[in-house]
Amino acid sequence: MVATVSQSRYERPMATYARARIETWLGDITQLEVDAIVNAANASLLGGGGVDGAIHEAAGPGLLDECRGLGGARPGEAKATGGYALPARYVIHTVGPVWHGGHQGEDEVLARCYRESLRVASGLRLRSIAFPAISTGAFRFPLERATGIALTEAQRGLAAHPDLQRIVFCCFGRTDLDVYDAVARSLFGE
Ligand code: AR6
Repeated sequence: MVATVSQSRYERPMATYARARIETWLGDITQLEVDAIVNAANASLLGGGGVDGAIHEAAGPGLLDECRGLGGARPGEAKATGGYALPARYVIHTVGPVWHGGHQGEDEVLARCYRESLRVASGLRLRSIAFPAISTGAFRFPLERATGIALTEAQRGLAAHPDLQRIVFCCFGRTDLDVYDAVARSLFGE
């Protein structure tokens, strides 16, 4: 179902799937009013470029201070911090796989990023969470393949964690949004 929905002060095109519990969204994840946003971090959990840089910049220095105490993370792990100056109450930091051609377990590590992030969110009793397209930027994971993994894990996560009401996929460009919507239509038949 495609609709234009007003949320916070922004009006953005979006689509919903899985009885409106999965949404695609176009824009900057740091603006989203959800319980948690997910950060596509690196193993240090101490900031970087891309969405990681944008989240740290928008959250302010308190986020980096808290991250220093996390001791980093391995690919596929997820760890939560506060959201500081972000509209989101929490940031869940996960480390995606670097793409090496697809024969080094990249699919499974990426799936684990989504699964672990949803498990951490559920453990905090959160109801809404927004993901960027983990690993598809600097880490070069092919977008369409990553999208299939993201949406499949979202569907499984909703079944496994009934408290979760809303999973948002925040696309940073129209091309990414079109891929998410095409893959979602084929997976969910909507
Ligand atoms: N809101 C939503 N999505 C965004 C934003 C934003 N503000 N900014 C970028 N994206 P990337 P990775 C999209 O490279 O591939 C960092 O340096 C972007 O267009 O941020 O997992 C970390 O520290 C792309 O679709 O993350 C790691 O070293 C997606 O976010 C490394 O990059 C992911 O791109 C992680 O690489």
